Amino acid sequence: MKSLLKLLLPLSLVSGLMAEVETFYADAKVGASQGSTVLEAGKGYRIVISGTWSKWADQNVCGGTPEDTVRFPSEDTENGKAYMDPAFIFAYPVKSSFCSDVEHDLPVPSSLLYWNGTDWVAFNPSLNEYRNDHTYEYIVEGIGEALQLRFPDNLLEDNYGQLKIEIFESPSIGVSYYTHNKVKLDFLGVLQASEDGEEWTDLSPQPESPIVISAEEKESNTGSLYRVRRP
Ligand SMILES: [Ca+2]
Repeated sequence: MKSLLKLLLPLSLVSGLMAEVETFYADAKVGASQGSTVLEAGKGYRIVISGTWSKWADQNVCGGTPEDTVRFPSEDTENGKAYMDPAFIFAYPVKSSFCSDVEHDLPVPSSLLYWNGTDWVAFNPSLNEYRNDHTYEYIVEGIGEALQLRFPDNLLEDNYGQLKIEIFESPSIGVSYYTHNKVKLDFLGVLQASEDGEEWTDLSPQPESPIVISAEEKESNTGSLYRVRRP
């Protein structure tokens, strides 16, 4: 396992792997948000979405532990505590439908919606595990349109928070994540299972000391198994 963490790649190669297409922010108060760059049909892209938001007006907490503020506040509106991120609900207030006698096992998956050219479909991270840093990787194939995303909510007026959406060219569409020997590896980090497979430990390098991760050097030419922790 340790060997997964020690290979450092030349910075030029990393830049090549992470060629940025564009970055934009999606506001939870807005129905659909879209980028300004057409993603070429059939070409692979890696999307990194980070941040926190709420689909409820801020109130007293009913379950879970919200964060005091959303990471990227909405403009020109009152913001509040963070209850959700791009892929999970990790807390909920008293006026949400979640607040009942039934205890919810948090975090609860709650994916964004993605326009695939025909329908709005659930947009799930390549490695669909809750992350404390609220940053997730997605792999998509371009459809000849700019990326379009929607928040999973119908009543938009009481929402707040923005998500940061970064789009990169992907060197290897088709491998969304790598699993082997109880190890899960994606663009953002490494998780390892316990002996019984019940618990996952985050072995990712920390944000303050980013390094590049690779499964094996000999597989470097494929590009498919490179996974990089963002600085
Ligand atoms: Ca709402």
